Amino acid sequence: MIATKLPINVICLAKRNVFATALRTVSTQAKPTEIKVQDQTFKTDDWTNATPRILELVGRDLHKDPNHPIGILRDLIETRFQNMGYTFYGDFKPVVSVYENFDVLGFPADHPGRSKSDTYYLNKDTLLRTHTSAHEHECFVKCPTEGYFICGDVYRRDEIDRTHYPAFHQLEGARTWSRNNFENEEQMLTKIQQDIDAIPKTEIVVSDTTPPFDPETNPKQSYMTDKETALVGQHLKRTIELLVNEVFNEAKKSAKLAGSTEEYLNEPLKVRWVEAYFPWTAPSWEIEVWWKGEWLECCGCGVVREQVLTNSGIKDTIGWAFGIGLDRIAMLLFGIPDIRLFWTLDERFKSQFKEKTISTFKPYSKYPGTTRDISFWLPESKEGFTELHENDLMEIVRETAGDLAESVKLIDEFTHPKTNKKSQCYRVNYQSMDRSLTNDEVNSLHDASRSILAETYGVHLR
Ligand code: FA5
Ligand code: MG
Repeated sequence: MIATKLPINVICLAKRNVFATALRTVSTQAKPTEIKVQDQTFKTDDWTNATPRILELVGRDLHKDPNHPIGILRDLIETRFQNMGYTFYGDFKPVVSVYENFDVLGFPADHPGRSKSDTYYLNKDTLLRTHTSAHEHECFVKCPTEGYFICGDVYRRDEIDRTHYPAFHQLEGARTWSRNNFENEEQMLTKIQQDIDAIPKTEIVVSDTTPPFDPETNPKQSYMTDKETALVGQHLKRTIELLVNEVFNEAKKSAKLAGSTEEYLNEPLKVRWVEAYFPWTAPSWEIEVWWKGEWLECCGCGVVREQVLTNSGIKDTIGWAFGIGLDRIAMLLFGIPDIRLFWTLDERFKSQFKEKTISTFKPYSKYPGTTRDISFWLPESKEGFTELHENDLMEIVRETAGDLAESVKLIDEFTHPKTNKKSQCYRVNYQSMDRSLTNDEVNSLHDASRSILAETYGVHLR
């Protein structure tokens, strides 16, 4: 029932017609005892929160479609890194274990990423990967080359707007050097320096005030020397700069071809490094790209922690890893205004893109949006109800309205000074990318979301 093969828009239509049934399915109907994803069956339990609509996206494999913007971007990056010692993986299934996604990477037990409000669980042991780092362990075990790339779809319960979607794509990279291949440290350091020198130079303007490591804010690991840490960090940063340079120069070329004469197109690309934290890397950074007047976060990275490598049976080895988000970059590269478009089945979208070609998206239609508010008092006593998290509300709207929900925003929140009761108001913008919506249709979707919210979370609608 849940792992149906119907395209998303067919399900939306079906839902609209059997509105009452849909309402029950989403909210109060007993959970099925098992769910099927990509021919695998999983027993459900208290942790199960992956919804039918999310499971519909699993297996679309946009990163494997050579004529889809996500696949074109992946190919652009992988082509740049051919013959540089990397193995390319793109077939790992998105259903992974809690061990692979969190435990093996050293996520603490109370890390917010593990919570049901952030992550889609099939059951307490199994989830939809939240990042491609879930496959680092397996790749460190089996990869025949010193480096690898992994591309895949990842899933996060998140807000709804033009740049956030519950499914997006990441490209992971990693590279190691084994101490066993060298007679002494000096020889190894010389080799890493040669590998750094061999990375093609870019014209990027890099601002980097982050030191190779900082005992206070970005410590190194004790199993690595200062020099090892510094050189591995340099190799990592130069590699990511090469990647970013390739992608954004292509973006500029395509913008010029499309007739843009904006000034930034003639300026060299500016990036900056900032310190970051990831449980399985130390030190860690993020790179941000200056794009149309804003710093855009696009990639997290760091020097891999020893425990991840030893967990994979690799000893006496040092290395780095990074994970870059593809969707927001593809939006810039192809001029795509809304992240939902990547998932549309409309031929007017898909037919615009061709293998190995960066082109600028031509909007085929603009249908007006229409907003509806949901205002309510939160229950005074939480007894019998689950506490409402912002992402839960997003999920209810997503499950009833699907991709017709363009954005959901908390627009007002206050606590009554006398009764201490808390009120919230969310605004939903309903907008189809493919057709006009009728008032009746929007009202019935909106009423469905309101009812589910009241039934499930005990809020008092206003
Ligand atoms: C990670 O996911 C780490 N796995 C990256 C990493 C890999 C660090 C290896 C160290 C070593 P983060 O959650 O910051 O990190 O996500 C990485 C990138 O994914 C972000 O920079 C951003 O470009 C993209 N991203 C994150 N959330 C979303 C979202 N909701 N929609 C679209 N892109 C997103
Ligand atoms: Mg980040």
